[in-house]
Amino acid sequence: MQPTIRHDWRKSEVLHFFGLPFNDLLFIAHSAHRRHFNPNEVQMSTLLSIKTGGCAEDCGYCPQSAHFNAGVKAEKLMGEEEVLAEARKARTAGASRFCMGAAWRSPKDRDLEKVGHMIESVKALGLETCATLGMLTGEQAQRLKASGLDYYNHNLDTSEEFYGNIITTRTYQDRLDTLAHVREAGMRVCCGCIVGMGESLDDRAELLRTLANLPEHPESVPINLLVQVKGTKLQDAPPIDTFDFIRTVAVARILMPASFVRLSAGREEMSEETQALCFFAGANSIFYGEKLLTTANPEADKDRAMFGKLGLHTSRGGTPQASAQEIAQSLTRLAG
Ligand code: SAM
Ligand code: DTB
Ligand code: SF4
Repeated sequence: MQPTIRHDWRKSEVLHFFGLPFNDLLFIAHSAHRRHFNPNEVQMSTLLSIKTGGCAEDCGYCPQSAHFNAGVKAEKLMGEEEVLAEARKARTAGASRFCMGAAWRSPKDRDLEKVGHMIESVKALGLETCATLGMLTGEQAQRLKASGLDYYNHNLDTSEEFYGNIITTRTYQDRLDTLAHVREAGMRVCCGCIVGMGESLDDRAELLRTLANLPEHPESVPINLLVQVKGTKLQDAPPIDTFDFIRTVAVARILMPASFVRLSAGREEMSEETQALCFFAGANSIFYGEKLLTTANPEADKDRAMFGKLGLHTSRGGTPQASAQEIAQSLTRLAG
């Protein structure tokens, strides 16, 4: 019998899920979801760009790269009081986690000190904290952990094979090394992808397999749909078929059944029906609030109205619904 939480997924198995009839795939994914989580609960994180633009990296999707002219002005690191004011607003609006993003290749130690103080203050508001600051050394990860940081976001974004088509200023191994430092420091990992960058189905399968075969599954798996920003290298990337996007969410849910799968960037362009299918397929987390880092996200009122229509409510944590054995039995039966 297959154990529920596996770290030995084969490419052929992942491709098998992607190739299933849509209804079968969604049924399997939803069954896995329902056994690990309350299917009507969605966790909400709010993002803040604490250091915007002027980044040395050349990530082809990113409006904050200094290699492109996407109209994003380079700014200094925000002050702690300003960050705290935004965190209070996020808490009042109903977010449970506050994510601070910086357009750095990697943080300087003196900047990390400042971010460490911000984390302590945001945590004191009763919010979970997440930061995404670029590559970290082992010591830097320890420093963030000592500040009380709950999650570190560091996306693999795509397959190792496709990575060089999107980014040339760092390697896939650099990303994996930072993820290992974060784990060694004892923080929870938020690591996911972007789809719609011109990658193949094979690349999507390989990315999800890489995530699921890490020594521990990331607790949070953001699935971003590329926001095509004018001026970036990927401004004219061929749009992905909506059903292929939903399939990616479903396969992430099946491979990492106990992780939060976040319907991340790209919701502004998505219909409510598409989002509803993503929630059915196993997405149970969103970015909440009208801005991502530099681009638009749906207005909070609009999301609240959608949640009302779908009978969804916000969660602070997942509730397993069945034993590991039941999940394994059902997955084996359904996939067989
Ligand atoms: N500089 C840090 C890094 O790269 O890890 C943190 C900030 S970076 C903006 C965080 C993530 O945002 C990227 O890994 C990527 O997944 C996502 N992202 C950036 N631009 C995007 C876009 N146009 N559409 C979708 N996701 C995007
Ligand atoms: C993640 O996976 N997506 C977020 C967050 N982690 C940092 C960022 C999305 C950025 C979208 C483009 C922008 O707003 O600049
Ligand atoms: Fe810099 Fe992060 Fe944007 Fe890449 S994704 S250019 S590292 S801010």
